[in-house]
Amino acid sequence: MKQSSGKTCGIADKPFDNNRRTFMRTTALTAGLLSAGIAPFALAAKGGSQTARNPLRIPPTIAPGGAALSAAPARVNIGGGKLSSVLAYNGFFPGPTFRANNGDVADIAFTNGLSAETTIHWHGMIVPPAADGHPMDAIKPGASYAYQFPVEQRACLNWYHPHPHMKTGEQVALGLAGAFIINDAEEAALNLPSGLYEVPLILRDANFDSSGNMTYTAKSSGFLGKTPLVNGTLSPQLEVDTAIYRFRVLNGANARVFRLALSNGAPFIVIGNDGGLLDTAPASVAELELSPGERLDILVDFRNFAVNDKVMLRCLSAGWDLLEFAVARAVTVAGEIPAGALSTITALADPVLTREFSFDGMSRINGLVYDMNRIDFQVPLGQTERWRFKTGGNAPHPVHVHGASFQVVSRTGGRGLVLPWERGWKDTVLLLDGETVDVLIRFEAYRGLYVMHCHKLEHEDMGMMANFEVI
Ligand SMILES: [Cu+2]
Repeated sequence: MKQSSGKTCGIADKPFDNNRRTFMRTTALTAGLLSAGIAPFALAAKGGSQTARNPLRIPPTIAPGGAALSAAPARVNIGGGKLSSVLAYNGFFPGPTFRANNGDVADIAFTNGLSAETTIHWHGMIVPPAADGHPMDAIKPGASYAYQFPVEQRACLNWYHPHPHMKTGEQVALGLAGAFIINDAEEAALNLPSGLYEVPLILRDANFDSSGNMTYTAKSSGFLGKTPLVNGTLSPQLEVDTAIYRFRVLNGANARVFRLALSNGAPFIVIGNDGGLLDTAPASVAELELSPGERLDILVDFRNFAVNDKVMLRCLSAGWDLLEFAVARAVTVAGEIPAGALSTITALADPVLTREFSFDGMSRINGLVYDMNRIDFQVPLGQTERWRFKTGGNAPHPVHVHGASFQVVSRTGGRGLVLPWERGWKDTVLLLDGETVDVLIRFEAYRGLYVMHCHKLEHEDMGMMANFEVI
């Protein structure tokens, strides 16, 4: 096992320092709320407009070459004024954001500090089977494992989370997840907003006990928490400049589908998704649907706002206020929203066969519950195939494939169309009741064992998953 030091901008050994200011500020706010007879958790659960808001936490950035990563219980301040018990990577909730360039090599020394087995799956990353976090490769409590893989794919937002057999839902719900951003030259040429103007937003929901500690109860229809969190922050606020912002959005919830909109009706400008930049011009949309595991790359233009204006990122389906943008500074920043096609993507074509996958009930694919030791099908390396996902009910089923990205070519039934943010490359696609979704896929990188599964994590844990072997 390679020994290496964590590179978390020099603060890995003090994981709670970045929360100190938040803690002091919210402690004072909490005192005021309590004197008014209103508990902060109850107030936040309503997502009410008068909720005291906490500064949005931004996870530290870490380079994947020679990194050290641990999973362990931690006590973190989520902004409610007291510490919550969670599971955390390197003490952070969410975990540190890996940032790599296409061509880098990841060498991540992982130590399991949990009381249960775990693995790490690098969701969206094209990695060898030995680094993919397959449930067969469980890492025992106290043991270590070196995740090593070349970063050989286009710019995009991916993420990492546990993938142990039947325990993924619990470990993710209790806090284990982080972002993994890849940059490349095609993206850099667009001069997209960067630095303080590029902000990861990890959306999820959570439940807390009366002491404010995170709790998890598996439910076959999917875990739905009562409280929204963005970047592990309760009732968050982000102070923004009068500039264009790039938000890298991940749905890190176990089961909840977010329907996103801005409170002022302003559009999101979609530039990318799971697999990176779209091959179209930016798409302006008022509402976006994002299911567990999916990502969005969006621009929001605050240039015409005045200082002290406020805009809320909302979830229309839950009726939640997710994140308040508070315009704090008038600035003039160079840069425009790109006008033309954002990238070039070669369309997959001429599939040699069609495989059909029926997501049945809450625990089966094509009638079978997952068996870790059964290989359900084999796929030749380099062969273009059509995979058809359908369901008899119990959706939403966000379908996720390991080992390759795919292109969504059609959706019939249900919503009946491919949405603007589903173009280009995807690795997770939402299947609602009555829908049939066709994708084209070609495994090009590695032979070996991978899985496909429903990314509603309770369905995955109950067996809605299949092993396949790239041969
Ligand atoms: Cu499902």
